[in-house]
Amino acid sequence: TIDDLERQFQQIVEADQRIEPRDWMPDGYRKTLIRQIAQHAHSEIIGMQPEGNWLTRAPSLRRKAILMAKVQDEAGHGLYLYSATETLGVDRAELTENLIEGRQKYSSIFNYPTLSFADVGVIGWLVDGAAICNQVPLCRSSYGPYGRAMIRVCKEESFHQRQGFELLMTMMSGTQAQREMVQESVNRWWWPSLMMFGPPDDRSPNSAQSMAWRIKRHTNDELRQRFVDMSVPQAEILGVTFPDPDLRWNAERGSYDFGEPDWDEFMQVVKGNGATSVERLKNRRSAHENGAWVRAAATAFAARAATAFAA
Ligand code: FAQ
Repeated sequence: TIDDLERQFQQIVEADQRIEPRDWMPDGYRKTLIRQIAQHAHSEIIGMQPEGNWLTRAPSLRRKAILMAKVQDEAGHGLYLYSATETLGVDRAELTENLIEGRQKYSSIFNYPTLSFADVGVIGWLVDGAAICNQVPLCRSSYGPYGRAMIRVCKEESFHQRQGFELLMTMMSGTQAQREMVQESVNRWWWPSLMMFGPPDDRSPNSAQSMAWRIKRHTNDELRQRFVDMSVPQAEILGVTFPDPDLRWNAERGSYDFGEPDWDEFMQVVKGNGATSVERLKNRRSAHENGAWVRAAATAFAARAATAFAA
């Protein structure tokens, strides 16, 4: 019966074993995974744009080669994640439609503009840093294909974070104007990076169920705190400050206290009213349309190859 299946499913999850594509799973579990993994995949693909904006203006061949490799990695992450979503019975073409029609979300962070080359460093340091904080626990997610995809993604994100930090270290040992450029960029990206972890726990409708299913391993606020604690000493090494007057060490908790992100701004961005929301989707839509001939040619070739093989 369904009750037996549910019980078995929950036992597998609670024993920290993996659910695989052909195993029985509750509808809600499947839906939640499709939602989260598809949003994650869309984020990786849309996330190529902010940094891609600087590819043609990288200040040296070395910086350009690093940036190109990083942006290509994000494309790869999107593809692994679309494949993981397909194991749940949805089609990648349908997911792409959902993204470009605005029916599925992608991370709020990619709706902010990249105004200077320091943003490339700060995105690597803070945005990839936040992504790692959120994604390392997802390597132990209960759904096999998602957890396994995360292992490789996290290794690549670690390289991304290091390249960002190294870029910023270089700029911070440069001219006064370069140091100011880094600080200005940190000021713009700090709060949006904290918002990447999602709404506060008491306003996070999906957390409790996702934790019970061991899709998520920690709450949004737990991971946000971990990110703040990790970032403050790194900022000190760099010689930059975060734009938060309430940020201070709390010896009792053994953690940093910090201010409240602007959750109204977050809600607006998630609703599609971010500074670059329209542009991001417009670019994604036109890339999809411009790629139509490739899909048509690949489909025609596959059909012909199948006939040739049958003959
Ligand atoms: N932006 O109930 P919760 C990257 C939505 S890293 C937009 O707490 P949940 C790497 C949420 O979907 C970025 N929407 O939801 C990179 C839900 O709406 P729904 C991608 C957000 O799922 C770096 C509603 O709010 N990483 O791409 C956001 O339990 C550099 C209520 O929220 C991932 O996706 C947000 N920030 O927890 C690439 C990680 N936060 O769907 C290029 C995997 C929440 O009910 C360059 N995902 N919402 O309509 C997760 O860990 C989770 O989905 C959370 C949200 C933690 C993001």
